[in-house]
Amino acid sequence: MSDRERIRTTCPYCGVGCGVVASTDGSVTGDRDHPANRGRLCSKGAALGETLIDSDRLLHPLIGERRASWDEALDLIARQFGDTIARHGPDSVAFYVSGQFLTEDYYVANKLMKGFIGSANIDTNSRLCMASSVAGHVRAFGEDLVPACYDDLEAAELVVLTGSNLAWCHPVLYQRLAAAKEAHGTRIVVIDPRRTATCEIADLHLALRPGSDVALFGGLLAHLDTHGLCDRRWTMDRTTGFGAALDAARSFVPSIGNVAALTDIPADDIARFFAWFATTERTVTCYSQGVNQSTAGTDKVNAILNCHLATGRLGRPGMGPLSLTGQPNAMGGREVGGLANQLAAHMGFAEADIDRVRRFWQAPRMASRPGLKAVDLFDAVLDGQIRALWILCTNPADSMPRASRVRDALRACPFIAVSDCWPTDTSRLAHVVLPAAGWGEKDGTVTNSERCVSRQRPFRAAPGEARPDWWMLTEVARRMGWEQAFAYATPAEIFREHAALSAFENEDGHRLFDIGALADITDEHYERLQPVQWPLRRGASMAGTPRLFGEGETSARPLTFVATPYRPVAVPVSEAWPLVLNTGRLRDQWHTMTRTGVVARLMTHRREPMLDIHPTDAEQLGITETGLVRIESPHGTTTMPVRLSTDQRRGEVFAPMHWNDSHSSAGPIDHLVGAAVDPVSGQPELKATPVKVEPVAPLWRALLLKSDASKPEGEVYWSRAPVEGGHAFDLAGLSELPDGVDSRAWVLRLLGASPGAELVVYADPARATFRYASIVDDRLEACLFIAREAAALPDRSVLVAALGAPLTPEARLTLLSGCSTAADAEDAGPIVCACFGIGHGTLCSAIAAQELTTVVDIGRTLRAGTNCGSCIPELKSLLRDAQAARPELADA
Ligand SMILES: Nc1nc2c(c(=O)[nH]1)N[C@H]1C(S)=C(S)[C@@H](COP(=O)(O)OP(=O)(O)OC[C@H]3O[C@@H](n4cnc5c(=O)[nH]c(N)nc54)[C@H](O)[C@@H]3O)O[C@H]1N2
Ligand SMILES: Nc1nc2c(c(=O)[nH]1)N[C@H]1C(S)=C(S)[C@@H](COP(=O)(O)OP(=O)(O)OC[C@H]3O[C@@H](n4cnc5c(=O)[nH]c(N)nc54)[C@H](O)[C@@H]3O)O[C@H]1N2
Ligand code: SF4
Ligand SMILES: [Mo]
Repeated sequence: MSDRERIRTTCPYCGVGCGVVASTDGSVTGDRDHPANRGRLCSKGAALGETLIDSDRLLHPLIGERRASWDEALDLIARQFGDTIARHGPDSVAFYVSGQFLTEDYYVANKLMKGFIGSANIDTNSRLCMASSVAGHVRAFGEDLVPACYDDLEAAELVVLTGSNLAWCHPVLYQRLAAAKEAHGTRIVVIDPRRTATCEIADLHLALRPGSDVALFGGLLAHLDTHGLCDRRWTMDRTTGFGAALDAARSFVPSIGNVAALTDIPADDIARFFAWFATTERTVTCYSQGVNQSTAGTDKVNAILNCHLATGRLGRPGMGPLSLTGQPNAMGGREVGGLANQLAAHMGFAEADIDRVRRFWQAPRMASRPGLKAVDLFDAVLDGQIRALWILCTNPADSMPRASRVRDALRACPFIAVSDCWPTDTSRLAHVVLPAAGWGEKDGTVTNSERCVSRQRPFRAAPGEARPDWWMLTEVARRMGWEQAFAYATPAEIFREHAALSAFENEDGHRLFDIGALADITDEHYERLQPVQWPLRRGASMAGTPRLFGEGETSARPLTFVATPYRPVAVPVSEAWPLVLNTGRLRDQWHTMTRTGVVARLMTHRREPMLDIHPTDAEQLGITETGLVRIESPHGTTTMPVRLSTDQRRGEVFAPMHWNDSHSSAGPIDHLVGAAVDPVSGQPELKATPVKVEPVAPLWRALLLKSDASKPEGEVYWSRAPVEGGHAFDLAGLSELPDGVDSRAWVLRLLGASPGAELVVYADPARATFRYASIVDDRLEACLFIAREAAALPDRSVLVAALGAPLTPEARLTLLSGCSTAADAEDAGPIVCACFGIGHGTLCSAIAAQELTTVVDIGRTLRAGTNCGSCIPELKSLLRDAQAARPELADA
């Protein structure tokens, strides 16, 4: 394939920011030259080609249900925003945007709201994601700075992962770390209430009480001082506030015993962690949502930073704090100032900053104070203060806490515009929907967790009339009267302005975010821009800066310790709400499933939402794995399947954040999640909502296969996963099956049978087994298998293979009457290796039968784990379980 057909771009998922080489035919490979991944990709990255499906895309603007022209839709948005501002002032409108924006999209959205509309009511899903890290960095470093880089993970001797499930959420960094451990024995400590896949490479797992990280790191600070291990000279030279931070830590965690009481971690394990940290100079601490999504999130970040400041461990190879960003451009959004409490280019709302940005933008109406943060913003929509809202590149009807309230706000708002690539639970509530160009179609830059700016380049035409977000934003700005300020014709023009603002009146370098060297970049250079880390000041070489606060750094700003008194989670459990609901991510799904939920292969690892609960808690509540559970919080209720798991602590349950209304009747778990926020960052506590859980015994189970995705109605639990040629639904009956005539109508409706389809029925009422197939032109159009127990349902792979295929009359009957059940078949179970479709059952049998003892053995025998490597932590866990069952294998 020629180079013209192979385009270098960046993965649109997590903040690792892997380089991808995409071909015009849609195939993707890892970019060997990209510094983040050097050719690696995880399961989601490797399946990117399969997400490039045009069929379900939004293809043209909609006003209500009606197809509209771009002009009509853009005019309407400009008029609605203009009229609302004229009548109610600039703070009566808002934008809610996304860390999946490109920097250029983000820059124009921020400029329009803060410099021209004159309000700072632009907030982003980064409020749910990075806000506590941003606030913690600003408090400690005076600016939102991430000092370390990925190479430090490899050079470290100790890596502490707190509130991070690296194996599933930043898989390529996990692979880099696992390889470093293999090469030179890096010690790894995982701090997480759950035993996650990441724990497979941990030397120590601290299963702390949710929310108690401040006690752990406060205790560490006190311990370091007591044992004379703080770098007093360095702290005297470079920092302020050490005494107050130490006093605060001493006041609540003077000893390991106190830490143990607050964190619920065995004292010996705490002592081991403290000793390792104390004696290992090359230590990197990584943190993610277990830290950020907390009402003590900002304090958690500063408690961690305090320990690195006290030991002078930053700015040198192999050490430093490393906040892991979630989305591909969470960092770029922070650079442009996309949060409501930032202004632009790492400037805030100080008079001098406002004035500087005003002059740079030649802005007619600058925002003079911070705007509303996400939770407050949607509350202001509900109570009528905000009357026009434009949501771009995010799906808050599913991803915001108290999602039902957010949906009420969207329904109540006089005007909602949504830009997305697909219809979503949010777009369904909008007055105007704009079709956005997506990954592979859009053009611009993103910045990853280590401050590395990379290009996303287009390699396919956007379908229908889809257009990039920056274009829609500038078109609305022009229609509102600001033609000159938004006259951009290309993303490169926007990027140059963004780079110039970062360097504007920054000759003394008081803002470390400075990419002035790129302010005059030519179109051609922008086109072939190589990944580069900032700071990148004017006159600097294009080599970038791997780590901040290093030797010889000119800006000797003082670094600040912050006193972080311990406080527990906002809402404690009670008799009425006795369990803590934790939420987070699965390996193969991305957020609200608009992209990964359409790829059959990515739905095989977990095809349904499930609540994880400790077996002892389950037993006490009468919950069994064959049943369902009803979960209730003060904010909402849902019903889903359950998984018993000793990886959970007692008293705590875990649900994935991914499912939405079109993938399951369970809907988004955020209907239940509370919205208590961190007082500094405004980030909600998404990982600790008190709930109650009860067993639900379904009256029947069913498997429905059909070509379309329409939802089943009635009193059923359902969950949908795309399969080759259609969709598979798991159903569970919450009421009795309809009888007689009703049942036929019900079956036909469920099957979505075409008019004239032949309905073949096989019923064995004595065994409560009912099987139906709808046949059109001798092909299986849809089928429904009903049984009392899930184990009595058919082996789904046989049916999936039959969907749409020609069927002789005999074959129909065999299919219905003789189809082997899931229990009879060699149970492949849930798929572990998504690349080669290798199931749990197959792996367990092969490990036992062939006495496999290593991941390499498994790869040689079954190929599992030999492509993207995302399943390797789970393969290791299966090997460990097999060895525990047969200790003689371990000695072999
Ligand atoms: N597969 C996949 N990868 C992703 C994403 C995705 O949707 N899917 N999304 C991306 C995005 S935007 C983000 S923000 C990142 C998130 O990446 P992570 O933060 O790694 O992911 P989460 O699963 O949200 O949460 C991490 C862990 O925090 C733990 N935790 C809960 N409470 C506490 C606590 O009080 N203290 C500590 N120490 N830990 C706690 C949870 O048990 C969970 O295992 O992932 C990115 N990568
Ligand atoms: N309970 C709970 N809730 C959570 C979390 C949690 O851990 N627990 N995590 C939080 C975190 S960290 C995050 S980051 C959020 C994520 O929450 P969301 O941002 O709501 O999740 P996504 O599904 O990624 O939504 C992105 C939307 O943008 C669309 N899209 C993709 N590309 C483009 C584009 O180029 N242009 C436009 N206009 N649209 C595009 C997608 O189709 C999708 O609908 O969820 C938060 N919510
Ligand atoms: S680790 Fe996976 S999801 Fe994250 S950027 Fe790399 S390929 Fe994409
Ligand atoms: Mo995130």
